Amino acid sequence: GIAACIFDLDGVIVDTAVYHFKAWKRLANELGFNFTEAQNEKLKGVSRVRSLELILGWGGIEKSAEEQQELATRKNEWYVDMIHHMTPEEILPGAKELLDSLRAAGIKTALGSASKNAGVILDKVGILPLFDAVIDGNMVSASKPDPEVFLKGAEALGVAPAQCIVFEDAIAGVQAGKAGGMKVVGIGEQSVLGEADLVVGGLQEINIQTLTNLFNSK
Ligand code: G16
Ligand code: MG
Repeated sequence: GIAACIFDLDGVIVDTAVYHFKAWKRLANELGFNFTEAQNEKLKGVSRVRSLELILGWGGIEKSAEEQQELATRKNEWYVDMIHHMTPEEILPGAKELLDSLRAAGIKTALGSASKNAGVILDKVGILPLFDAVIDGNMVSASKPDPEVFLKGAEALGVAPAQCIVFEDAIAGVQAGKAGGMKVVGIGEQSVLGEADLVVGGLQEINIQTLTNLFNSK
């Protein structure tokens, strides 16, 4: 049966995209150009360093590697200030309930996030103890759609990838889970995440029975 569930963070457990947006927008404005919500959408699941490269490209600005390092650090300091004020009310609907029921059912849980701040966020919203393993951006070298982050999650839990279900809101993340040989639940629109084995609007639509049905399909 199902041995483990591995969760993406931003867009699945919490919505940190709003804080990333504010911090990137402040940086872009300081550099003299605008940054839109539509552009922010394209950064979901994308690493900090890669996000900055994309933003500088959109602004038509070139910076040395050293300057990019400084800019990424500056953005992260603003971002970290904001996430330190996060509260349990910011957990997305159904996430806490699902994590609780997985634990009660003896199904292991891991986080598989591109964020280097994942541990702080889980701690601030009060659900860090509900994860048996946390794999974050500090522990991976290849970004999604590479399956590394999810394979490391399975390894940390001591379970086979084929016995894992991944929850993802980004296309690259859905592809990463599939590339790792896992079942994938997409959180969002069917039209966008059609490569997933199942697409739902949010974790409130998921329970142990849905997961068992999914696991036993195909
Ligand atoms: C998250 C966000 C991305 C962000 C990345 C790195 O990914 O979706 O927008 O750029 O983490 O975050 P940090 O700057 O905190 O290392 P995920 O994988 O949790 O969806
Ligand atoms: Mg995400």
